[in-house]
Formats: sequence, C-alpha cells, structure tokens
Amino acid sequence: MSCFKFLLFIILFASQGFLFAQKRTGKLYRIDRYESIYLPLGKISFADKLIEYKVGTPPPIQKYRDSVQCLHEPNYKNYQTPNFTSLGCGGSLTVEFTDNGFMNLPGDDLYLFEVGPSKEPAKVEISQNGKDWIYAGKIAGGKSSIDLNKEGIDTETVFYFLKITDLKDLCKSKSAGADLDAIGAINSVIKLTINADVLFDVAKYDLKENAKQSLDSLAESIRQVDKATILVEGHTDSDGDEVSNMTLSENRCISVKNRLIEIFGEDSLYEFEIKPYGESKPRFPNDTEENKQQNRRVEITVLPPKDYYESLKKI
Ligand SMILES: [Ca+2]
Ligand SMILES: [Ca+2]
Ligand SMILES: [Ca+2]
Repeated sequence: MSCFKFLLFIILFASQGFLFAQKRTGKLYRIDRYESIYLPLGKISFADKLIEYKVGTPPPIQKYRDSVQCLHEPNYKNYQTPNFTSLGCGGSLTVEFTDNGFMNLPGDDLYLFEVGPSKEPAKVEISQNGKDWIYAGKIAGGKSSIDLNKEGIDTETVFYFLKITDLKDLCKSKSAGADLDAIGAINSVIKLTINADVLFDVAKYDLKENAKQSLDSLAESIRQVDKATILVEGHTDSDGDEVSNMTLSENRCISVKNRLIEIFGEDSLYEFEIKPYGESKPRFPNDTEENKQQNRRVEITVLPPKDYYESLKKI
C-alpha cells in the first residue's frame, strides 16, 4: 500500500469511527456520582404525557406540585430547584408514553427517577389502555428499577400507561410523598401496526405501488432510533386454508423487510427478524368483514438491539 493510500485508509477509517460514534440512540443517564443507567432506545424512552395527578394529603408545598416535571428526560439539579413532581402523602400520578411503549423483556424493564434528600417508597401499576391496571411492583424510593417479569405479565403486550402511588412513608416534608423527576422505560419499544390491505392486494405478497409511501412514513417513525432490532410480524384473516395463509404471511413479512432494507440502506444498524403467524393470532373473531380486515395486518416492533441483551448476560 502506498503511503498516500494508507493515509486515505486511516482518514476513511477514522471518519467512519466518528460516524458510528455519532450514530447511537442509546444513552446513559446519571444515577449518582458513581452509577449510571443505560436506556437502549435513548431519549424517547421516557413518559411523555400527564394523564392524572392526584395530590395526597398532606400535600407538598406549591412549587413541588408542577405535574409535568415528571415527564421526559431527567433533569434534577438540587432539592431547591423544582424539576420534579411530588406526590404528597398517598398521592398518585398517571402518565402515558406516546412515542414509545414498554414491554416485559429480559432484564429490568422500568426505571423511576425518585429524587430529593429522602427515599420515599411507591407502588407502580401499568396498563395497555389506561383502563385495566396490573400491579407491576414497588420501588423502595431513590432511583429504582422494576422488572416486570412476574405472574400475569406476558412478554408480548406493549404497555403505554403507568401509575405511581405514594405509600405514605414520609408525610411531613415540604415535598411530602415520592418525588418523580422522570419515568423511564429500559425495555422501550416502538410498535407500529399497518393494515395489510394498504400494502397488498388479496392473496398477493408483492407490495402495491402506493404501499411504498406508507412504508416510507413508517420508516420515519423507526428512524427515531438508529440502532435496533426490527421485528416484522405478519397476520392474515381465516379465509383460505391455514398452510397457504402461513406462506402468504411469511412472504409478506419478507416483502416488508426488503422494502425497509431498501429505505434504510444495507449498512444501517438495524437487524431484522420476521415472524409469520398466518391466521393463528387474530385480534378479533373472524366473523365479520370488518373484523377480518382488522386481522389482516403487519405489525412492526422496534426493540432494543441484540448486543444490548448480550451485554446483560455478561454482568
Ligand atoms: Ca416517550
Ligand atoms: Ca423484564
Ligand atoms: Ca424532571
């Protein structure tokens, strides 16, 4: 290799390294002076919207009652700066995740940034729809994680709501009740469902011409995260026989995957996985035309990348 070529090689190599260093959504958040928590999907992983704030009794002083301070990335500075929401004794906060959801996957699933000088325990419940609640665990107070791996919580449901209720441990401070700076999902996901009729003609698996636009806009949502596993799941209705529906959904998954690879380019940091289900997982009984239409679908889930889960095994 000539000297010039070698130099060029070094420059290219270094600039690629630089690009890669730039291309990571996953982010470390400081817990204390010594520890941090890694969120593999980065800043989208936090609760986005306040649904309800029920202040407990006695309540915290007014400046600690700003209900939206518990949303988005953590930004606690010190106890005097009210960058957090205090629940009051026995109070509760209900929040929604709008640009992401969360799931019960390997390792800890949620991370609550409970801040301030005292550690105040709280109960956490989760919900798919904001109506039906499942007990998810207790936090001892302080910055705490929750593993959803318990009875009654499967590994397929995507949750969008979280409710935290103070357990009345410390009721006499200015910031009575647990103090929430941020509510994060470690196992954060983006789930996108697209009606198969938009993408394909009946019994076909090559994409319709205008399907490409639908997948382009879907790709924009995926781009919020630059490194992930993208799971493509295909479902049909019950018309036709089981075996051909399985083959059809598999071929449709492959079409969607190939189109996404075309959009993102071969050297993107996404890894694809496909799971065809045929007619085996209907959302609704296949007894009306409307229900059948709802059952014909492609579901795309953007998950933390595989190397994140491999790093968990090493600990
Ligand atoms: Ca979010
Ligand atoms: Ca888990
Ligand atoms: Ca905050």
